[in-house]
Amino acid sequence: MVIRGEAPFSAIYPISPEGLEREALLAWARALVGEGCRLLQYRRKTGSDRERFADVTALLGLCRSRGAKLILDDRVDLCLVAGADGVHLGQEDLPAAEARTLLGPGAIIGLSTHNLDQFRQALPLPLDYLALGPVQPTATKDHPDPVVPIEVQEAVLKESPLPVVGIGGILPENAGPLWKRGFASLAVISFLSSDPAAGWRALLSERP
Ligand code: TZP
Ligand code: MG
Repeated sequence: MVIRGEAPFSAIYPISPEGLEREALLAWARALVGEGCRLLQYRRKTGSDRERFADVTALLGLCRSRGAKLILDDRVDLCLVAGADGVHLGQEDLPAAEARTLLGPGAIIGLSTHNLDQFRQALPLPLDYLALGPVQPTATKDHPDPVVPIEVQEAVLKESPLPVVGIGGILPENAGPLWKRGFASLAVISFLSSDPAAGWRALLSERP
C-alpha cells in the first residue's frame, strides 16, 4: 500500500479505450509513457481472458521497461496471475479488504465511488486512492451513474484522506476547474483515445 496522500499517479490517469488490437494498445501506452505518464489503467470489458492476459503481459513488459505502473480494471485474479501493480475496483467487484488480502500490502488498490454514501463507506477500507464520477456526462459507459454535483465533489475532496481521482467526460475545457477543485488526478478514456500524446499535452496545458 502506498503511503496515504502520496498519489502514485500523474495529474492525468489514462485508461485504455475498448477495442484496440494489441499493437494499437501498446502504441497507445507507449505514447503516454513517452509523455511522462507513470500510471496507466487497462480496461477491457469485451473479449476473452486469454486475450486480456496477453494484453496485460505485453503492457507490463512496456511499463516495466519505462518505470510506469499498470493497474487493471476490476480484475483481482488477472492482477495476481499476470503480476500487475494493482486493481481499480468498482462497486460490484470483489470487496477491497479481500482484494488487499489477495494482492498484499504492495499493491495499489483504488475504488470507484459515485455519491457521498459510497465515498463514506469507502473511508475505512484498505485503499490507496478513490475515484469519484462521473464528474461530467460521459458516453463511454453504457449505464453511467448520474453526474456527481459540484457540492458533492467538494464535500468528498474536503473529507478525503486519500487522493481522489475524477472520472467521466474529461476534456481540456473542463479539466482546469477539476484540478483546482482538488482532484489529485483525472482519469480519461475518450479524450486520449485517438491521439494520446496530443491529448495528454492538451489536457496538461490546462493544469493550473
Ligand atoms: N467510470 C465512470 S465514468 C467512466 C468510467 C469508467 C468513463 C470515463 O470515460 P470518458 O471517455 O473519459 O468519459
Ligand atoms: Mg471497473
